[in-house]
Amino acid sequence: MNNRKLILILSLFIVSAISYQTIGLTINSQIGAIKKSNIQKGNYGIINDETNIGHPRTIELNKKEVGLSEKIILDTDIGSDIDDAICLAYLLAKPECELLGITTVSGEADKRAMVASMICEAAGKHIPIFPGAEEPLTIPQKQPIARQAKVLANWKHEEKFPQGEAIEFMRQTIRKNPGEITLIAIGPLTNIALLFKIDPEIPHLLKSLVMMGGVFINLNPYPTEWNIRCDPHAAAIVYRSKANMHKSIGLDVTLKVRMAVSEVQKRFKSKGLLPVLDIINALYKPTDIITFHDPLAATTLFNDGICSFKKGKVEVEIDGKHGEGFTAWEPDEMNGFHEVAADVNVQNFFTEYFSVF
Ligand SMILES: [Ca+2]
Repeated sequence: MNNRKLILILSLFIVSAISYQTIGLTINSQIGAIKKSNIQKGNYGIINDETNIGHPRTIELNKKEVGLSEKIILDTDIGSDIDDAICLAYLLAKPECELLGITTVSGEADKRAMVASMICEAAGKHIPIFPGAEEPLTIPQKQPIARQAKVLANWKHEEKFPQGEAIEFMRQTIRKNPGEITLIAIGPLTNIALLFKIDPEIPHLLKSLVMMGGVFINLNPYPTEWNIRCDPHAAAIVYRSKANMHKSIGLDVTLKVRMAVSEVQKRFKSKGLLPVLDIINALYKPTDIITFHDPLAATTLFNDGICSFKKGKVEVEIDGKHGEGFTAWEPDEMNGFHEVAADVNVQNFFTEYFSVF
């Protein structure tokens, strides 16, 4: 090979190498541009790359990362025990809670709606409120009176509510947001049972059903619980419906989150808690103890460090063999479709509760 041929071959090699590198740089910069545009436009998670644009899983991951809000409907017997009001004040103050509506259940459902309205007004929020079923499905009423209505005159609240629309409000809201709504049920289950019977697809259109009710693992000292006893037939319907992600926070766990009224009086200073404190001052003695049953159920939705859960199957006995409203629990970690709270970290609960005020 003479020198001229050698120079020609070397020249061709150098030109090819430069071209290849240029093309490579172009491809890399295009991929970079795609990645950058995904982050700017879609913002569908840190794991952006050109293979998963708009994939539902990516969107779901992003929701968890940035802590987007939970769409919630609250069904409550607010007006009897104080824990419903304590729970509602927490949900109204929790930034990640998008409270779409409140339905009331049990006797004097309208007065219960007014009590709920009073708490919403104090929190500066306008939430649709619907009085629901006043009577249990078949048994006589156990809580006919909304005793907390005693303080209504002290506080601004709505007095007129849509009548007979509670079930339809829940039904339409859940249908408009399939797979997105969490129903928090903290009273007797009459409204929820009616909803599930009127539209049997609803249990499967929920994101989850979280309820305070039942006794599951430790039957001492109370083998049954008030919400189930107030309407055991409704509870039986709800547990048989196999709702998506059905979690129960039972009395055997909620009994552990207690605070003396004297301590509550010191700690309920936030504006959103003042009407709740007014109810407590009107109806409780400083030496009484308040159990935070309902707020415990609500906080588990936003903080995984509060309750541990076990999977299994719950069946509500309606023949009263083991006591009226007995919730028979059978553990089944593999195939169970009900989750029940097994224990609670009390400190974590109170830290979460007071963190929003
Ligand atoms: Ca309640």
